[in-house]
Amino acid sequence: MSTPRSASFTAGPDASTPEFVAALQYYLTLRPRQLPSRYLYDDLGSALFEAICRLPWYGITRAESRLLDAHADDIFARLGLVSRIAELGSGSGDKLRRLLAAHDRRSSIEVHLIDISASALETSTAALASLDDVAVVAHRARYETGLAEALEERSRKGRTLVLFLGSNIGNYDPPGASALLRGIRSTLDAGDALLLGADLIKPERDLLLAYDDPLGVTAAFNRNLLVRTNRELDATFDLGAFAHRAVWNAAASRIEMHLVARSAQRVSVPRAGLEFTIAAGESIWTESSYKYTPDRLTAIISAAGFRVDQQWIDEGDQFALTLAAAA
Ligand code: AVJ
Repeated sequence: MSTPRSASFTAGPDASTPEFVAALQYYLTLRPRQLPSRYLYDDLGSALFEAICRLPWYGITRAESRLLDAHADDIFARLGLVSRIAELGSGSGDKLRRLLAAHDRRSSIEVHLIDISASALETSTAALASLDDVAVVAHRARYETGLAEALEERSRKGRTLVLFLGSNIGNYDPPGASALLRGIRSTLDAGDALLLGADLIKPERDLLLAYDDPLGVTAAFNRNLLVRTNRELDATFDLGAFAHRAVWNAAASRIEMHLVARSAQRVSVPRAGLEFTIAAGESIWTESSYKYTPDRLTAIISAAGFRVDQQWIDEGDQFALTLAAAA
């Protein structure tokens, strides 16, 4: 018997919405100037990110997939009956598919995909729709809103598992990461679970190759933020005038991506009412990817109201998968 498969798309943030305009007005006038990394994922940005995941220098996706393949059985054995999974930043849906391969679907399971990218949601919904006894609901939204929607109904039987994979947590600064984990915990009942995938601190040369790859795909991913701003808000960023730069900030334990102006330039973003000059050498800070130690992960997860159950480490690529139960 197979459950009817459903997919419902909720209205989400579009680049041309007031939310994007307000974000540009705020972040582009900060010093240093910034652009929030969540806007990297328009259709082209999502495709470029999928390409990054296949680069030999970017080990996160492969390391996590290896861990999921190796331990999915153990994960479900530890959790017992899981009747609902919600994934924050589900992307292509490939990891969820790997995990579901180990779920014994004697009873049907409800899967909620939460992503800001419409094209990612289309891909992931299609990837999961072919599985029997899996009902898929897509939420085009930011994490907090999407999760609140997904877990609105208390699950009657079985646990809820929240997936926060791919080191997506790396985009949050430490207070933001802790707040998000507490927010996740508050949507759960005791006994529900969190599976968190996070990248670990590793040698600087490996980190720099992962975020400034020799093929230039990460540079394209970064510059696409200007491409979409030009397209959607009639901005005048001169793409060739910005260099991609990745730096390891050891003190803050994060990789930073920047777009550095090669020469002074005047930029206008008419639909956001912005006009400013960027000095030669000045940068727009577009992303932070925080890196962790296994102990630090255990500490922040525990502090958010979870009990860490198990941590699996990929030694080759230095990546950690942590399973925790809502305490
Ligand atoms: C999707 C946020 C985990 O930070 O590694 C990849 C995005 N940025 N290359 C990361 C990204 C540059 C990625 N996350």
